[in-house]
Order: sequence, then C-alpha cells, then structure tokens
Amino acid sequence: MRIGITCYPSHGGSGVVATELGKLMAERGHQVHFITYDMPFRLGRFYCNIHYHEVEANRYAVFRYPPYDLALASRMAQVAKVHRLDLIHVHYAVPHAICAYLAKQMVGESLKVVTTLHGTDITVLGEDPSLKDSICFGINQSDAVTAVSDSLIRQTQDLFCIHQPLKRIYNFIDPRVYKPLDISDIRRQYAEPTEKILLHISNFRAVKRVTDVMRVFEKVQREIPSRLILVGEGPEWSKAAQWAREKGLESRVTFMGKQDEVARLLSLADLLLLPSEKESFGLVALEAMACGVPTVGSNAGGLPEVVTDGETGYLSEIGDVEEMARNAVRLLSDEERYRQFTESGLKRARERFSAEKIADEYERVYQEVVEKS
Ligand code: GMT
Repeated sequence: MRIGITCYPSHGGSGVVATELGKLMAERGHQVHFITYDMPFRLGRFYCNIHYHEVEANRYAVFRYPPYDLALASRMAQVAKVHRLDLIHVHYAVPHAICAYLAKQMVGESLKVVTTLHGTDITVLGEDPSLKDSICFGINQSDAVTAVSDSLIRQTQDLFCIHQPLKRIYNFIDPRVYKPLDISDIRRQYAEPTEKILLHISNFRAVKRVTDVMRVFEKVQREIPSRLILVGEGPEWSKAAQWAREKGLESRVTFMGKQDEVARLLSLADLLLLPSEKESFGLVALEAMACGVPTVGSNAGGLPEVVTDGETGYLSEIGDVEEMARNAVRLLSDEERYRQFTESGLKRARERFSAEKIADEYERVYQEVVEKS
C-alpha cells in the first residue's frame, strides 16, 4: 500500500506512535510518506520505503496567522496525487483529520482517511467550544477511526455525537528497542549502589501533575535512600525546579531536559512515577514495563488498561500522593515483590503490546478502508 502519515513531529506520545508505526509499515514493504511541518524526531536517518514531505505555511502581510491547516491540506493532496496514495493516516484529530478530509475533497473518493485519536485531542481540546464541532466533523468524516484505549473511546462517545464505530488499537513498543538494557556504567553517575532511582518522563504539562511527582518523591526519600530523575520539559518545569530548591532536595533531583534515548533512561530507573490527571494510554508506562520497570501512578483514563494494578505497578486515585508514596516504598523495599512485578510487566508488554501484533491490527484497518472503494 501507499500510505501517507501526518502527526505532530515533536517529542510526544502521538508522534512517537505515528513514526514507529510508519517504520514498521515500511519494513513490511509498504511505501510510507510522512507529511509534517518538521522531520519527526524518531525518523532523522535514511529508512528504505520512507519518504518525507515538509509542509510550509508561508507568512503574508494580510494574514494575522499563517494558514498552516490549508497548507497541510494542500500538501496532503499534492503528495496523494503524485504518489498515488491509497490512504492518509492522521494521528491527533485536530487539525489533521479535517485537513485530510479537505485533501480528500481535492483528490477524490479513492483517497481514504484513517484517524487515530490519542487523548488530549479529545479530553482537552474536545471541551473547547471553538474546536468541538470541527473535531466531531473530522472524526465523522474519516473512513476509519481508531483510539488508543477503551477509556478514550468512552470519552469520545460521551463528548461527541459519533456516527461510526471507533476501534481500539493499543499503543505498542518495539521489543528490539524497549528491553532491560545494561546501564551499570551510567547508573554509577546518578546514584550510589544502595540508592533507588525514581524516574518521571513527560512534557511537563499541567495534566501530568508534576508537583505530585515531587511530593511522592519527598515522602519516599524519607524512608528509602533514593534519587529522582526528571526527563522532559514543559510549562510546569520551573515549578518543579523551584519545589526541589525550596525543599532542600536539589542534590537528590536531576533535571535532564529532553532526551531521545528513552530505553536507556528507563533501564536506569527502579520505578516510574506517573500521577497524571489525564492519560488516555500512558505510553511511557508501557515503555517502562518493557524495560522491566514498574509504574506507580494514578488510575486516570487508559492507564489501568496498560498497568495492571497490584501486578505490574500500583495505581491510586488522582492526587492521592500518600498512597502512591506508600506503594512506592512497599515495592522498593520488598525484593521478591519487585522481581514479580518486573517479570509480570515484561511478559505483559511482550504479549499484549508487541509492535508486530499492533501493526497487524492497523494493517487490517488499512486493508478494510482501501477495499471499501
Ligand atoms: O501526554 C501528552 O500530553 C502527549 C500526548 C500526545 O498527543 O502526544 O499523549 C497522548 O497520546 C499518547 C500516545 O497515544 C498517550 O500515551 C498519552 O496518554 C496521551 N496523553 C494524554 O492523554 C494526556
């Protein structure tokens, strides 16, 4: 098949999933065309069967805002015509699903549109009256719509008047990349052998509740010698830095900023903290599980579909930092329990969320929409 992919190319779960899926499809012999405003950060080098088409939104004096959505729709249509695309798979509903709909109007019915909903496109933007109708339209006009968890499907159906089936396809990990890695060389630089490492990775947006990460760590380190590593950047980053200063914990907290080698960082950790307020899936919890690292966090959204509470991690009510800290201490101080959690997590990641299994599911969706014509 000839597949177009549009996603947000910056660091972030939806872009990661879109890029890794594109690479898998290319490995399977499909021609894959990324149509984005920047090179997706996980692409960056040559891959057989993968093409990259940049979207440029020009600035003109008469425009207050550059017309990015129209430029994207036009680029999608151009690429679809020149490369005879069978379908465009858009990740994140706005504006991508609407741009793909426009492109389809320019190209004709033969171009199919598959939309994957990732989370904040529904749970945050779906509540915004200035976008709600467009999001709903984009979803209803797509030839197929997938969502990354059952929880996200329920939320989409509650928020919008959806006229078509939403198919759940979980996110995935490539087991060749996400596995426990030997990082004994770098671990020494971050912690003493007797200390535990707690890790948080996110875009530091308010929904990640980074303050809860800090509060959980503050309680844990009183009971267990430990360090906290924070990876990523975003609006709440400076709040977290200030908090560490105020609590006198600067020497125990490392801010690493944006990093690409997530599997190595996860392998460095003993525990992932993810106390989010909203999380349609929680890709980082899956990546951690695949590297042998349990998660302690909240039971928001789709997280319970990824982390099995009491088996591969512990999930508490949003904001219950007391319980999260107790669970973290319980896990980190009981070697046998920790070993069981790690093993159950590795097995679950391999069996339920393997790249090959999920790529099969997307391939079936592609085939169905293409055969519809
Ligand atoms: O977590 C974010 O804020 C980034 C966001 C994105 O669009 O990249 O992540 C969403 O999509 C990921 C991939 O499907 C999911 O794993 C995240 O749970 C989801 N984030 C939220 O729902 C807040």
